[in-house]
Amino acid sequence: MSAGKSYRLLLVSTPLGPLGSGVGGGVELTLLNMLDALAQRGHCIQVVAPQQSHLPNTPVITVAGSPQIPAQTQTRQTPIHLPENSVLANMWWQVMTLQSEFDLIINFAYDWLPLYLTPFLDTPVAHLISMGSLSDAMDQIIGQIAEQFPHTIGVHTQAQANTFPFAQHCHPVGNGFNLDRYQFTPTPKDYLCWLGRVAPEKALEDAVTAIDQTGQALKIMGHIQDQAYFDQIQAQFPQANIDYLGFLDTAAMQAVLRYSRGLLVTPRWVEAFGNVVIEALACGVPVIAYHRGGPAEIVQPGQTGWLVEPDSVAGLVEAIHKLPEIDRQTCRQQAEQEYSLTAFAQRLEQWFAKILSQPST
Ligand code: HBI
Repeated sequence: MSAGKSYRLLLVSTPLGPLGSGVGGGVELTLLNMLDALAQRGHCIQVVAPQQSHLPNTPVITVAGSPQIPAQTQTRQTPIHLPENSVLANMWWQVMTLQSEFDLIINFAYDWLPLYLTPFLDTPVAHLISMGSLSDAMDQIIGQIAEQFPHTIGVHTQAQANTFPFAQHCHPVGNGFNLDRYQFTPTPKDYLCWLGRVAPEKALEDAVTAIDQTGQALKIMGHIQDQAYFDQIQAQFPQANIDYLGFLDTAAMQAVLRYSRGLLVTPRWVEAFGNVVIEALACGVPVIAYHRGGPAEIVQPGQTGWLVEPDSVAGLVEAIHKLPEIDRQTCRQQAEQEYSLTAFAQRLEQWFAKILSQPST
């Protein structure tokens, strides 16, 4: 397809929960950002998502049914699971009936079924894989589709791709954000932030331990996926100055984030990307991150934040003391250069053109 061609795109959301609920984690924001990025470039987009999904200004084809179990709570050998009246299966039934109206289908689910169905569909499917390797069954089916349909496996970062045995078949697209929604703030107030799903793989306890040692204030925002885990952290650090603000929409979240001295990013797993890293940089907020996964490919040490030895709380404390060395304007500039909607749209169009230039098998 020639450059500048406009595509008819069908975006199929994660089956974890409704768009706008936060249950889908980073994938919800990624889908919104992709929608903004591509609509601005004149592409025609429709979205299929679980019932109760909401999008600011795009019609959603909503589908009823039972949600999938979050893949990251499973083991590597967990068999493929589809609940009775699966919303995932119901969404892809909808996709099958609609497919002829589109040039390309884009799958956001980290689940076996959409990958398995790819050869059965007439319209090409691009899979945006949102996490690193988690199970043998997913690795197997993604690898099989990567071989059979070249270029159709998209990832966010090379670090994420490298967790898979078929890394060389993955197409990194980064991510993109509507930076107008984030207000650059040159002068911070006296607190740090931690953002994300509150779950063991995000290692919130490390951030709380670090601020307990430095006496700093920590504001926490995000969907509590594992309440027992959160309760245990609070019980372990009764004196820590932490303030949980809930899962806020972007506008409310960035109104707090923008005044933060720094964002702590403490993934225990290989974070595929780290949307929160870009959201912080967009506000001019330096990022302290473990040298692991996507955030380690984004943060420029000494320029836009600090990279810390993974799982080292002492490293977090040391980096917190070095935050004043970072120029907050540089943080905003990196977001504008690499992670704007325009930059993302260009990477996506290149990816789609590669997929659609393949001889249809
Ligand atoms: N688990 N089964 C399943 N399906 C998903 O689409 C999924 C998930 N776990 C987490 C998740 N998506 C997103 O929150 C992350 O990819 C960001």
